[in-house]
Amino acid sequence: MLTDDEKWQFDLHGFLILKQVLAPDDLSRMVALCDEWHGLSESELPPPLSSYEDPAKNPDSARAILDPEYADPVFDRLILNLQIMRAVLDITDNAPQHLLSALTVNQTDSNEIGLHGGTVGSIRNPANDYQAGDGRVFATFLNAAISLVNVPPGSGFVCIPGSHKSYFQRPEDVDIYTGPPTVVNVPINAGDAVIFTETLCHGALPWLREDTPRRTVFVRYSTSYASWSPGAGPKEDFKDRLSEDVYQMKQQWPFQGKKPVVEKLIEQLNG
Ligand SMILES: O=C(O)CCC(=O)C(=O)O
Repeated sequence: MLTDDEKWQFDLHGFLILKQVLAPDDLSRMVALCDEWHGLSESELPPPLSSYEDPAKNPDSARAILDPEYADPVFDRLILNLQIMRAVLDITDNAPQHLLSALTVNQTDSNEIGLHGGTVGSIRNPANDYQAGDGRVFATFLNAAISLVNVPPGSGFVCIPGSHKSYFQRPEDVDIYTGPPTVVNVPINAGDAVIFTETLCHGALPWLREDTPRRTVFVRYSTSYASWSPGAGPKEDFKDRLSEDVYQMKQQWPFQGKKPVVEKLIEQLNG
């Protein structure tokens, strides 16, 4: 699964960069669907797609269209992408659950995304935890941010490396603009993914490219025995739009015993 170097990186920084996780055809299809859906108003979106915030009500926010996997198989496939799974399986100790995908567009005039997440004080949220031990790294909540465009230095994802283990309150004047070594920008190319634990303090700088919006797919996973919110899990009314494996990846599963889809993925990764 993860190499020793990757585990060292993830433990040290709280994130990993996985290069070129998308097939070129999938990348172009995602961009095309992203532009098509983001060109629609909230009521025009194909069900069950919806926006985290209706752009008509919050025009300055980056718009995140939720649940794209129900509307096109390219986003269903992405949830089980082997390069992403290699990290997610290892870091969740082979007990992953897909929580939510979001197809997000940031324009040059979209609001910046302030620093959030991180461990503050001595009491951690047990549903969002990070640990390392016995030669392993372990997190209960992971976010895979797959970029569909080249992200130039000075815009996009920023984080405070190591903050997934920090104990003390972040000073008020530390923000997304603070710069290195405290706040680090992570420019990546189209098709690359940043996988981070949600205990990492992170945010995003304003988008700089005038020629194209920032398009990102955020794919979030938790441990399969966690219950995040009432009603979480696959949308039963739209179950027939998902592959059986993704349906199972969205289900909660007991702590003991692996999901058959996980067994299958491990075989593929080992094969
Ligand atoms: O736009 C980004 O890269 C940051 C996204 C973010 O903060 C999140 O998904 O929690």
